[in-house]
Amino acid sequence: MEQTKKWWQEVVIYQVYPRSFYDTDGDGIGDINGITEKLDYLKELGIGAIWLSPVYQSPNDDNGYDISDYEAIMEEFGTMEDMDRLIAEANQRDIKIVMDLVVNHTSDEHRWFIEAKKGKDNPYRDYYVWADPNEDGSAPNDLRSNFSGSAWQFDEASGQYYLHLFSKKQPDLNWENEKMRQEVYDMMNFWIDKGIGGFRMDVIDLIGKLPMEGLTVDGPNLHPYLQEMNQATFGKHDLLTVGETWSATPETAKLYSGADRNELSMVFQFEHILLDQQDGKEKWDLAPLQIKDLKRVFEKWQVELKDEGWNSLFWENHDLPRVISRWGNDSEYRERSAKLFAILLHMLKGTPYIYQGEEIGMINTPISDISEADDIESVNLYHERLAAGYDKEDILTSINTKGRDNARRPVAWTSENNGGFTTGTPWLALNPNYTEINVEDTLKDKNSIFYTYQKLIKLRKDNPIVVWGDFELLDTADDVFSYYREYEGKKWLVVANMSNEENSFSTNDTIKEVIIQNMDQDYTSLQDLTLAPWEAFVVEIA
Ligand code: TEU
Repeated sequence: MEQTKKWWQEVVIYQVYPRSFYDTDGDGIGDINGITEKLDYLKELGIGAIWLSPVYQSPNDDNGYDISDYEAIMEEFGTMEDMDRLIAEANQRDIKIVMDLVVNHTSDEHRWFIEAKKGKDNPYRDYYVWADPNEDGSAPNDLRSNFSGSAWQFDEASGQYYLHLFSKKQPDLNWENEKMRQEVYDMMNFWIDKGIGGFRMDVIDLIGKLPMEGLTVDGPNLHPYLQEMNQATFGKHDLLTVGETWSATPETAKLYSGADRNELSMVFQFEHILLDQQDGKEKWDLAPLQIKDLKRVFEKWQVELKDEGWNSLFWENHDLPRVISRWGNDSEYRERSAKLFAILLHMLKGTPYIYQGEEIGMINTPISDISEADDIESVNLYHERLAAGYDKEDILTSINTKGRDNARRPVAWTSENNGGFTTGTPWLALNPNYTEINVEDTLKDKNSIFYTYQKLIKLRKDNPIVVWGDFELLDTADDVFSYYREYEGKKWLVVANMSNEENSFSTNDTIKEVIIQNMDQDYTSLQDLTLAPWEAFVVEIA
């Protein structure tokens, strides 16, 4: 079935984590005016939309993912006027603003929760999930918070527990409450009326939860709620909606994003992201990535969502480490491996997302003591594992490898003090390598990672094969990731050697034209090639 073409299928999206993007008022915290100021830079990159991590009023227990007022702007970030101006200035440049929608939970400082805590008969009580203790006073069940410890917090005043699947300052909303749902839809319409381009929906696979049954993801009412939301809000508009769904499988992705389902445009699925952890354990329990697993996962998603549903494509976001530190080589082959990851992802079918700083090859920032960490997830994990008897150095290794602060270090714009991010003291220190890895220097070098991204975005705009072509994986050496795209008689071949070692590659295809490459090589034949470490290229086949 050929879907009707949508704008969000043909663009590349850029994620801004506002706290760390660009500070214009010297308080050490990025702000909305900082984003507006950098719109021309993003235009030069070529992106069609910005996914904006939360800018709403928040006590920042989880850096803005704990919202105390959905219709007000966080003071450190600016004002509603600044926000209106950002939307207008972006729209003028054909860049849409996609808002982060965090409605699995609110902040405990949200007006609704303050009311709810007043007592069992408060009209807002049922906006949240409450349960009585067990006879011995213990929590209703053993559900765990994603940020360590029990997911239940005892409320002295009422003698009940409330649910928080994240921090205890992030009480879960009760989606079974129809009035609450209607208030959320009204709030979404408030933002839609401002001319935004859509929503990225935080942990949306949790909203149908049945906590008393221990069920969190994929509850029975999840899809009915999304259909209801679609109808009440964005369904009447041409907006992009992308759900964050750690639990998604190709089967459920089709439920979310099938053209006739009236739910979402697409979901973020995390199957590839879960490949470098030990089976059945947590993300902190590290295991090396096997490239053959990565190939299998991408092939599965490309094939399964070929005609139904739509893929989103990403390596990084504000919760994940930098990809070249994680799976590439962030020292000897930093630039080459960064370009490889760019080429590999942007030649796939789906909507690609770039996380701020990825386009200049920013890398992880290791810490040597937990006092250097900001993120609540890492800090809680550290204390929990220390108490459980884990070795301190091992915990730090996990945090340095997977911790969320890695991606949250401020963007380096220049080689000057604090990377030109702020004139004040940055809320989180920059990676000290800003003297070498920064936007200004990257823009000056015509061979830089930035221009690979820029070219990939342009290739997508100019060549329907990139957007619509069929995908076929080649059978190659384990560490070589190679695939064809094919569309209306055209055929492209993508080859990427994901290794610090040379690898051989060979096909009988004839090269018609070189499309893009990450090394200065002459490609004339595809027979018996020896690929250099992290070499990647795309050619059109005759
Ligand atoms: O993330 C969902 C989530 O489950 C994360 O905690 C993620 O699992 C973790 O970082 C990786 O193990 C979303 C947001 O993207 C994240 O920033 C928020 O902290 C979280 O929801 C709560 O709103």
